[in-house]
Amino acid sequence: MAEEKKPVIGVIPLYDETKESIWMLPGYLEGLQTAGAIPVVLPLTAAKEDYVRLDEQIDGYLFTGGHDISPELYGEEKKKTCGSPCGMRDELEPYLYRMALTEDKPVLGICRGIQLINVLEGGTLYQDLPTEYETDVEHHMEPPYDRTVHSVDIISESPLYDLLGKSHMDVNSYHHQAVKTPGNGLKVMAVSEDGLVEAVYRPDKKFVWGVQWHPEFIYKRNDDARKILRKFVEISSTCRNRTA
Ligand SMILES: [Mn+2]
Repeated sequence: MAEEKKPVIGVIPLYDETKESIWMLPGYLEGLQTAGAIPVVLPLTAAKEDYVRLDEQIDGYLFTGGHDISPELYGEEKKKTCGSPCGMRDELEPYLYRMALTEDKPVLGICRGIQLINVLEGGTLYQDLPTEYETDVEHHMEPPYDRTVHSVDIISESPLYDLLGKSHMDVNSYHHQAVKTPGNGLKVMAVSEDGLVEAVYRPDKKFVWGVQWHPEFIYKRNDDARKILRKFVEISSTCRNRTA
């Protein structure tokens, strides 16, 4: 029997071009720690082959929020309303995502993360929700972010439904873009009250989930957010024990 080992989760850092800084919001790390993992912030600029070496120690990947994704990645012209992309992340994250998939390592995408997963699976995005999607629902809330501002319907027979055992949940919402056309390999597992796709998963993988809301801002006071992080960490942990 392999002894229980905490899984190591590789976390993609954020980038601030005005400060020319690679940075991290503590909620991503603390949320993962609370869920039983050892989070590790990955470099943004290492050589590709060096990520292969790092990957030997990593059991799951967290794709964090951040910049709008370059529309080039889904074959569209960038509109004026699209935010400026982050070249380093747009370059690195597809590589890491494919590496994780090859090994069937768990992947959780949050905000930009769900958008990234969707684009890499062949889907498209709304480049600018305010001008492209008419709604009364608040998707770009003001702080504090540890409160819920809209609800989502959870699709029955989805792993999110299996996890939470209910067909609605309330979420926080802080996003400029969103899934427009879901990628081919993905299934939708939650839709906001105004019809936007807010969570997807890949049914043929152990755990590839994307959520449009922000569990890292709200996990301290929200059971559903904690359960999602815990599930991700738990499945990452079974990957670790298998190879131990
Ligand atoms: Mn939303």
